[in-house]
Amino acid sequence: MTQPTNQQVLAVCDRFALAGGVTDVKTCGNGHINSTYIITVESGQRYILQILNTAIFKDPMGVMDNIVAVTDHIRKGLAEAGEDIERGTMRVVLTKDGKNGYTDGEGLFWRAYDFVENTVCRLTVDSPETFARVGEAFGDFQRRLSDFDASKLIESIPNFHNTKKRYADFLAAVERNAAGRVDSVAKEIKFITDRAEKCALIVDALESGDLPLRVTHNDTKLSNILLDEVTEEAVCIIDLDTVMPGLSLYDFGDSIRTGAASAAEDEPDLDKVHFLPEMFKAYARGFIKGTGGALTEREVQMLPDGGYIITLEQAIRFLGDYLDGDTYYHIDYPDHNLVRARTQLKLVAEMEICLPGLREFVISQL
Ligand code: GN1
Ligand code: MG
Repeated sequence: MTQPTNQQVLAVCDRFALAGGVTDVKTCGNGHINSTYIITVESGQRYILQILNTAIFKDPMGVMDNIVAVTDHIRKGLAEAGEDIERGTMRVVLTKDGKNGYTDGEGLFWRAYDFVENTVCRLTVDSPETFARVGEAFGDFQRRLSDFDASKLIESIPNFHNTKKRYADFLAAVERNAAGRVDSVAKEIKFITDRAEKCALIVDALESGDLPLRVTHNDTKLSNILLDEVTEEAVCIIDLDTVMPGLSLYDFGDSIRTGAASAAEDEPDLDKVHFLPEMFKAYARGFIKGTGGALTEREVQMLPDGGYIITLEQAIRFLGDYLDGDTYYHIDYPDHNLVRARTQLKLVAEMEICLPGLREFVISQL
């Protein structure tokens, strides 16, 4: 996709019900999928304007309907509890004709949100206290949606965390060898294929009824929660594109993947990449508390597997995209997806060693 000019962005802004004329447009963000702008209007009020990647989200209006339904539900809950409805959940800005998004002449799908002020988003976190609060917020998110009618939601990306299918797709990418990179990553491929059976763990537990289906966020990486810039309190969960029926283990797992790690997802120096069991424990405590006792015993027991499998799945996805020639994730340099995959594999290897201790820990929390 060629980036829209400033003029085009301004023309799109004019379609949305912003509170005044635009005075500033900045590109923003570390998202791997969508393109993001920060828009300022005359009053100083700011907005997030995004191009939703419709190669990935095939039904953009369906995604927006999901987000509006979920954020309305959360906002109602916040209001009833006397909590912060301004910053506590995202607010979709409608177009001037009352729609949840806008398709421009080039076919790009745009949507807008209020900017959540005085917050930061982080790629890594040092403090277990902060990470526990993040866990509590994601647990709380799940709790707030526990009475939400899941039949109102479309599945924005079918099989999103079907690790078995992710693995099959990966094997197909190895087979295609579209970018001619297979030989150069034989070691990484073997590491993954050695773990083929693990990929069935969560999917099978769901199919056998061992784990319940809930409404989950499905993309709970650390940078998808905004923290208060002063207090580091968890303020607002963002990036709701993949909110849909899912498993508590997915949400738990993706936060562990990113927050119980000593370095960013794309740290090139693997000596700096470590799994941090103490951060896992802090998050687990917060998450279990946030869900308000809603997790079943089996879910709690399997939380460590959530961290492990989601990290393995992410390695599979990054490496698969590398083999395909980087068609899915935005990259900043040619080997970016490979670097990302390697950090994930390093974490997987370290998690494997820690799993027995982590299982004991979560059971002690029951
Ligand atoms: C993508 O959009 P973003 O950057 O928050 C991806 C997630 C991955 C993540 C890896 C729709 O999330 O599933 O975990 O990159 N989102 C989609 O950083 O594929
Ligand atoms: Mg996303």
